[in-house]
This record gives sequence, structure tokens and C-alpha cells, in this order.
Amino acid sequence: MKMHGDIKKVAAIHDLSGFGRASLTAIIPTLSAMGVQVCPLPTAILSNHTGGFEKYSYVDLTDSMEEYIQMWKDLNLSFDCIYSGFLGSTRQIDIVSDFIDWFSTGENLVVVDPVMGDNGDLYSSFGRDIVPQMKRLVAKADLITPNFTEAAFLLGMDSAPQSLTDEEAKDWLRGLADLGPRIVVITSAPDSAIPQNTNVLAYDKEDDTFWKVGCRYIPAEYPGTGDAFASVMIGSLLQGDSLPVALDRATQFISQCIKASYGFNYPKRNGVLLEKELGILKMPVVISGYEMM
Ligand code: PXL
Repeated sequence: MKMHGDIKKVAAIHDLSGFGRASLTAIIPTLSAMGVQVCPLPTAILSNHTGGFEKYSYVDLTDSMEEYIQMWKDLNLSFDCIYSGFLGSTRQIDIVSDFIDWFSTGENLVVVDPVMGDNGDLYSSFGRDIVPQMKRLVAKADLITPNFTEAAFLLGMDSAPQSLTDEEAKDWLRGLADLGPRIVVITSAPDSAIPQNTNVLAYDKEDDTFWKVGCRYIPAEYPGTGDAFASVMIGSLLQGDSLPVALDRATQFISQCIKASYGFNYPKRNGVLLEKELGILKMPVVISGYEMM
């Protein structure tokens, strides 16, 4: 019998924000709770994330990333998944693009979360030039996880519409898959048929299948939920789940986190009460309700 520690490894290319449960401080605990090892490749160090705080300090790590990656190349390291998120500059996008060229094998999973904005706007640290740059990176991914705002920007729109029919949703998903990735997941999409719902939509280009997981809209925006969402999807896919089951688990987990947090009156910018809920990720999977579109 061959015995080896077969823990899956994810190269996580994100910033470290000291306060507010976004990026690496959401990704590491979430993937760890799912039994996946996170190997961070930090893009920047911030005192706190940029969503809802008056100020933040920012140390750009672009200059150190190349040497850091060179060590990983020299050491012949390999990863079951490459997962990028918030990137601070055009040069960082080039670096991540090269990273994918070197470390992707065709067997491992390349995930690009095109973090650019939310609620109809770009984040304050970005200008419009981020969009064509991010498109180049999206082209190299197997799986992308834009939110509704990011999906609209990637499709060349100036703003996101208020509602989306199923047919429009399919056009959006096909349009994003045309940029390159096999699997497209759009989070927080409105539903024109059920206005009180928010949907997670997905498309697998190879199987030509469309999926939808609906959940009741909760009027609460917590930074970092996109990072935890993508992390649960990755953890689930690395555990061998199918795409709709991964979607379902990630959606259930985030709505549970929001419900557990919303009843408390504290600033949303602190993020969801992730630490209270991580245990759910170790429980047997209960599939609650995905549909084929
Ligand atoms: O969760 C996305 C994210 C990542 N990194 C930084 C952010 C945000 C969202 O606000 O500010 C620095």
C-alpha cells in the first residue's frame, strides 16, 4: 500500500487584508476547513480591505512576486488548483498570466475570480482599464466566478441591468464562456421572474449545461463573501463534487453565513461571522435545490 499525505494544494494569488475578512483571511480558513491546503502568493498587504472603510494602508508586492514565483519554479512545486482574485496592477495581471502558463498542467483547475467591483460599480482602487486586462486573464481560466457587476463589465456593458430573464442569463453565460473559460459562474444575479430572489448561475461549455441556484435575497452586503463563495466551490470541486453540487454548497454556505450575521447589529464592513459557521463545511452534504436551466 502506498501511503502519502494526499492533501490537495491551492496556489492562492490574492492580497492579505488585515481586517475585514476578505481575500486571504476568508480564503485560508474556508479552504482549510474543507481539508485543502492554501499556499498563498500575496499580491499586496493592506491594513483592511477597501470596501466601506474610510482609509487603508497598501503595500504593493508586485516587485517581490517574480522572485517568489521563481523559487516555486526552482523547487518544482505543483498545485491542484491555481486561484487568483484581487490584483493591484496591470503588471500583476501579466505576472499571474505567466504563472498560469507555467503551473497549469491541463489536469489542475485554474480559477480566476475577476475581482473588480460590486453593486454596479468598480472598486475605488480600479479604473476602467482593469476590464480589458482582466479579460486577458479570464481567457486562461477553466472556471471564472464574476459577480453580476463584474459579469456586466466583462461583457462590455457600462452598467448592470436591474433584472435578468433566464434566456438573457444564458446569453450572458455563453458570452462569458466565449472569452475562454469552460465553466462560468455568475453570483448575485437578479431574477426577473422572482424579484425577491438572487441567483447563482452557471454554465459548463463542454457539457452545454446551464444551472441555477436561487436563494431569497437578504438586503445585506458583506465584503469577502465572494472570496468565501469561490473557496467553497473550489474545495467542493477538489473533493470530487459535480458542478451543481459545488454551486449548491457554496450558495448554502454563504446564505447561512449572512443569516447568522444579519441578526447582529455590527458594521457590515467587518464581514460575515465566518468563524461561527466554518463547521458546516465539515458536515455531510445536503443538497438543497439546484435546477437545470
Ligand atoms: O473581497 C474582494 C476584495 C479583495 N481585496 C481587497 C478588497 C476586496 C473587496 O472590497 O478591498 C483589498
